[in-house]
Formats: sequence, structure tokens, C-alpha cells
Amino acid sequence: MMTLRGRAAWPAFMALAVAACERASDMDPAPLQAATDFAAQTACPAPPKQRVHIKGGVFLMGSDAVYAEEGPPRETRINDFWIDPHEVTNAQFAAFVDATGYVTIAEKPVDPAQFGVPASQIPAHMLQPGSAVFTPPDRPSRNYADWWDYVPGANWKTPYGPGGPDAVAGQPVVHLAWDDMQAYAAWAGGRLPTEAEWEYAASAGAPDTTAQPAPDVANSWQGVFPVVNEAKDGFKGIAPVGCFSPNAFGLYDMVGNVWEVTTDFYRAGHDPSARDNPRGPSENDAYDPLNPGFASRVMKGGSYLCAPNYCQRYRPESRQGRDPGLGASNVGFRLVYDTQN
Ligand SMILES: [Ca+2]
Repeated sequence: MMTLRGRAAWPAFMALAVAACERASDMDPAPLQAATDFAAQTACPAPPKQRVHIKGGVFLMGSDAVYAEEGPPRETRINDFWIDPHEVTNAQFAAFVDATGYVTIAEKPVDPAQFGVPASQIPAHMLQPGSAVFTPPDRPSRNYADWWDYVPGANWKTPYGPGGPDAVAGQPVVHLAWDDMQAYAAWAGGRLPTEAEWEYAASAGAPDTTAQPAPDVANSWQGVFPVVNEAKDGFKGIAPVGCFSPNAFGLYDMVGNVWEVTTDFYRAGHDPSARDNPRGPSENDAYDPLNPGFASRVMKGGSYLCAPNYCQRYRPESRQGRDPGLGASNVGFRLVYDTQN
């Protein structure tokens, strides 16, 4: 029997795809050119590989300064753990695939039944394996369907789709679904962090701030999203891991570059009573207004697409729901561990 992609991917993306299908991203070369314009050519010194010990403690998790979904702030206790200093790279994921033959969700056949609508209403390109690729529009917009395209053939190996550049070894792997990340973590002997672990490691004792990080501190978007990308930090799109200054715990790119998926289910806001190594709501209590039909996971830290005028999520407290069944060109992950080796 064929293995099919996670059915959770489709309800929200369906509306997006129909709205955007006039752009015919699978045939028109202009969006491909616009997307690959984001491909970085710059190399950076490789960051350390050794796991970093995070000593447990108490910190103020969450914020009430910017977005309601990040509050209320609460004193939160975290146990010791270890964490990778950088996001999982394409080179690391390739080693996993070489060793196991693993095939990611974005490379697998699409089951038309998952759309829940008659086949005649499904855009043809949505029935091909692929993933969501950021493709900047040529005019100002606040509608995310104007900059996300479902691109057949986009996956971790060809992140911009067929005809675009191959994945770069030192850049974070993207276009993975939840099950893909879990499979990698099991092979590598780690796990995805809880949201609380991730935020504790990202904040590294620094006080809460609403400011956009300086261009040498994180890969975010300078200029007016989604049309003016000044790239004062050197990167229009994804940067290799380790191009920016590490935080006080020695961790690179916790904020910016690519979103990092955590194990917690998503719902807006924090439970003020959950203060001891919290693990988020149960699956039944999860609710993501952008994907109301199923349980999203929490992703953290924003990406190269976060700009002051659109998504001020270049901060440790930031959080959004992540569709577990579909990857995207600005979403990755990193591993944590319960032991040093
Ligand atoms: Ca940038």
C-alpha cells in the first residue's frame, strides 16, 4: 500500500491554493525566479557541533508586549537538558536519508480524498507531491496567499522546486512535516524540545525586548514585507547555520533564519498555572485559528520573513501554530537531548 502524506495538511492549504491558483506556479517561470532569488550563495564558518548543556532554572516565559497569543507571562521552571548549537542542516538530514532510505512526506503521493471536496475542484498541481514555497509578490499585500505557493516537486532536496538550486549542505533543512522531524530525531538519538525548553534556551537570560534584532544578530527581514527586502543582514532568504552571533548560551539562529518546531500542541496563550516544565495543552485542547480543523504544533522564533511591518516574531517569546502535515520553505527544527552523549 502506498504511504500517503499526512491528511492534516490540507484543509487550510486548500483555500490558499484555490486563491492562488491563478498564479500557476508549477508552470510559470516568473515565480520560480522570484523564489530562487532568495537562495543564498554566501558561506559562513561552521559553528560548533557539540551539544550545549542548558542548566535548569526559572525564567519568565511568555510576553504581553506584542501579540496576545504569547501571554500571559509566567514564572516557569525548566530542568537541565542539552541542545544542539544550530538548526538541523541539509547535510545532517542527508546523512539520515543515506543511512535509512527515508522518504519525506513532501515526496510522497497525494491522496485526493484528503481534500474533502470533489476531485474536479482540486487544482491539478495540488495533486502532485510538493511543498509550500515563499514567492514574493510584485506589489504590496497583506494576504498570505499572495506569497505562499504550493510548488510541485519542492522538497528538502530541491527547496525551490524543480529547476531551482539544490539544497545547500550548511543551510537548515526545510520542507519537513512533523513525522519527518520525528523520524530524524529518533535516528539521531534526540527529540524535539518543548516550547518552554526552547524559549528558555533562546532567551538565555536576556530581558524581554520588542526590538528587531540587529543585522549581525539574526536573519530577519529589513524593509517593508513582502515587497522590499533590503537584506541588511546579508541574506534575502535562508542563511547557512552559524552566520550570526550566538546568544549567551552559545546557540546560533534561535531567533530568525527558520522557524523551529517544538513538541507542544498549539493554542493561543499560556496556561498561567502550568509553571513546572510545562508541555502545552493536550491534543484535544489544541486550537489554531489558522488551521481550526486539527491540532497544530507550536513553532518558535520567527524566520527570515519576519519584518517590523508584518510579523514581529524575531523574539524568543514568539509562537505560531505549525500545520503538522505540510512543510514550508521557512520552517526547520533543532534537537534537544536528556543526556550529554
Ligand atoms: Ca535577512
